[in-house]
Amino acid sequence: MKKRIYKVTAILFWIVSCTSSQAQSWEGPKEKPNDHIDVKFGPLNKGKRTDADMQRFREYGLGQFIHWGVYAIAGGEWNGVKAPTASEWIRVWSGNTAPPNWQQTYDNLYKQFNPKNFDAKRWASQAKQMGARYMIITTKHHDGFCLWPSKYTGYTIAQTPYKKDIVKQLIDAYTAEGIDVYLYFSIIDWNNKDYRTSAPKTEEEKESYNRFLTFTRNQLFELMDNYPKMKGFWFDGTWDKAWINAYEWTYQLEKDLRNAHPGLIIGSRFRNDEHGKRHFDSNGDLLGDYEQGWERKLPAQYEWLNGNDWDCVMTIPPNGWGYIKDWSRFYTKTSYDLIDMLMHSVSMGGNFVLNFGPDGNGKMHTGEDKLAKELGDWMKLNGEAVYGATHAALAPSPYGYYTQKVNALYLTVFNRPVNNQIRLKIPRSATQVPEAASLLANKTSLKMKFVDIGIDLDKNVYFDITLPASFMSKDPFVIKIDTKTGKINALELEKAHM
Ligand code: H79
Repeated sequence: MKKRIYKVTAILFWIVSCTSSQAQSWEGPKEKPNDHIDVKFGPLNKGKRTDADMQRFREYGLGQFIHWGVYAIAGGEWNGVKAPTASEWIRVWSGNTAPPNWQQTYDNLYKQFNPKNFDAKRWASQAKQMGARYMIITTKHHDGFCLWPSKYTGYTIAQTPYKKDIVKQLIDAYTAEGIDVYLYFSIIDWNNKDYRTSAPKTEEEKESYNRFLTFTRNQLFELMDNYPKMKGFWFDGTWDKAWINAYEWTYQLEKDLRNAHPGLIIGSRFRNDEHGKRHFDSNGDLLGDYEQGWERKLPAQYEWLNGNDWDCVMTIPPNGWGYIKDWSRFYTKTSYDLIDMLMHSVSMGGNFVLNFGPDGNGKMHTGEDKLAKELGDWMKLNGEAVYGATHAALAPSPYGYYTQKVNALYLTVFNRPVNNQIRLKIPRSATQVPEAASLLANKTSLKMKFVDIGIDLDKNVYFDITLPASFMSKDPFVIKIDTKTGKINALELEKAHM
């Protein structure tokens, strides 16, 4: 009897979760509105940026996110009791599992922040080994704690026993490794009494919120002034009504930030138009330089992206970006999962950014160390298929993901066919002709031949690449196909018995 009840509940749950997931807008393409409407506070510039800074962003392929703040001291739990919130949200822990006076305890944690194992160079060298080309550091998360000595609040690293500027150390160490640094900045600030979620109504509320806006602006300029090597901002927490209503002010701020820091890169999660549309304005035009809505999710189809630049930011545990002491209670992604997500992203023209949540002493989780090493080992052999590679205009492959450069096509194989024949399906109209195939990791050349599979009126041609039966791989592997600019001439190929 008990069993049956369980079954009914499971089915109900399945129905409920299906319905709710359909309601989420990220589950499908973003439809462009039919009617063009007047938008005054839309994108500052329409169309894709072509400057060197943006081109560099496009070519990163792999990035590292770091969530670090006083929440790292807690690690997702307190006195052995696990918090039900995401680890970096632990301050809002409430209900009967929450420790007594929890918020007060949390707001005093900074007095203990003294990461004696922190070594910015060690993190930077690990990121380099992993193959990351950019890093995003949480300068300030929703709790308002600043990892840099901001002069606009007392709630900063300068007030902790550690005292030293963490943002500066990270920018210097990562930049020295050739890794670009971006600054995560949450608009939400639970530590500032002028911060609010709802739109201000009374004169007093308006004055207070204006003070908050000025404070935010001051902090952003402070960050750019202090750290001129920073490449851009990764904004968060911009969904509240108060911020949405300040569209005129945020529009001007974006202009001013860009003027003050030429080349600055800002994603679509910074501001909205005057109709409250976020990420894309009311006409469906992207706000900012790249689409920043792919947080713990990936597009199923390339067409959903409308050709925009984008990044996917991903946690290793299911959710939780700050340090989580105990990983044993949930599934944590494997390097296989991460390579899959990385290649999925790059094959659709995006960057993949993997999150790390170091502990309160400044050490990465041992699980993160292991994954960084595994991913790095893979990247050393196969990075050529990632860096500077982009979407290939081919039908998705059943074997894995295509990425492309000017004279090469790469296929990262996850599903090896049982007959060891990898079939490429290339449109007759293609402007790149396959010439030769090899295994990227060890340069072994592979037999490739044109095959006429005889489908009437077919708009494609086919090439079969033979994988040697003796070749074994427990990891996904990359086939590099050298290509030559030109038109495919099926008749000629047939004659040549290629
Ligand atoms: O820093 C990590 C998270 O702590 C932070 N973003 C990543 C990078 C984050 N904050 N909140 N969230 C993630 C999820 C918030 C979701 C919601 Fe909403 C905010 C639900 C309702 C308000 C987003 C905005 C979905 C609807 C509106």
